[in-house]
Amino acid sequence: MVDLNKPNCLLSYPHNGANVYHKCHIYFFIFYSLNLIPIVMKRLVYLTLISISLILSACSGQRTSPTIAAEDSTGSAGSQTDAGNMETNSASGAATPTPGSMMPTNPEAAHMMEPIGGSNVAPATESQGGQPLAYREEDGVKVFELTAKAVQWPILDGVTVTAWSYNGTVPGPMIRVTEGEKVRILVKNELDDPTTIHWHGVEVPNAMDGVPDVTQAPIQPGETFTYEFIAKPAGTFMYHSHFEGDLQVSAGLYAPFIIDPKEPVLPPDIDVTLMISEWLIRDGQTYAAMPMSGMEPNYFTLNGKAFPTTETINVKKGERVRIRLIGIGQFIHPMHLHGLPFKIVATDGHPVPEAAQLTKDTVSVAPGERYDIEFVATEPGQWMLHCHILHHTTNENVEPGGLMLVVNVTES
Ligand SMILES: [Cu+2]
Repeated sequence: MVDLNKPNCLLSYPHNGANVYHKCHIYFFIFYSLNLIPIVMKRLVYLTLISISLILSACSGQRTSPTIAAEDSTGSAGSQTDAGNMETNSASGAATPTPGSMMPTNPEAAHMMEPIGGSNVAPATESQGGQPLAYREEDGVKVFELTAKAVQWPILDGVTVTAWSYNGTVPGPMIRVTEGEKVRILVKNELDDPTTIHWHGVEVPNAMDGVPDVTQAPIQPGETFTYEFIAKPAGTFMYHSHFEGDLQVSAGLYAPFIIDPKEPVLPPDIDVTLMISEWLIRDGQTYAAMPMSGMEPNYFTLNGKAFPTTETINVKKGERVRIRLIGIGQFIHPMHLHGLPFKIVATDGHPVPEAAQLTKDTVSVAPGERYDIEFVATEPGQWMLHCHILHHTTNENVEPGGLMLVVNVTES
């Protein structure tokens, strides 16, 4: 028990008089001050260490940033594109993109941002891209011929791009064969630049994969290269340039490659392939659109055409429609179908088991992806299929345009 009559300062305060009160607090002050000395010392040491480390890290940042910037201007191609062409913040040495102010500072990167052109740009003689390519048979091999060449390609009434094409159309012609068939494709290069073709998603031998300086030498201007492989597996694929891809693919060097299954399955009534891409037109010249400041697109095309020049998909009520969506541009496009929900029946060419087929009305198609969607046209009407990034449904910022088309369902 505590005796309340004793001058215990903890318990008697303040009732036991001023002397006790003052004496106790002086003792406490001295006692706690002595105990605080090591704590304060420790904190001073910590603060000093933290300050030193902050100063050191700031100094090392100032030393390394200019080194990175210098390496970017002379180093790998990958870093040149992103850093070597942007205005740099000279105070920090860090590459900082400024919207609309791309500054080509090295020749290789500047080349990617030059207008698409060439010494021999012919007006297009065909009006529709992605059409089936004729072939000849030689000893059981289906032989196709492609010519890479520059062309003036209309994407809209009154709007023409300078494109690099296969056989003069954008997309290039569709190669369509059956699983297991042997194909030979002769590729003649009539561009001023080297090129190669990659068979995107097709299971080709490595030497036929079309990667310049890895699986083959680039096809030089005037040269012809022969690709040969067995078409497999069945599905929706594509072919495209693999030489300076961000320039040549955006310039139009792409096309569908469809492999039908060997074992027949019930085909859809309507089978449409749509290749999605973008263009940048500035001051009457065409540039390769890229997701890079100052190089963003202002036109968007389905099979090389912008709405309202895009094709109409005509369907009779009750018919089953397959649309093969192919992302060949450099931007993602959430494609939305009005009124008629669909199932995703294949991804990147490979069938989706029926139990796993999602019912959707919007599917995002990223660069390089393919989605086969199917629906039965149950409701007559004019149903829009369009990208839901709504800037992508404009032509030079004016709506409607770009990635839109009409699915026209009629009673009979
Ligand atoms: Cu889009």
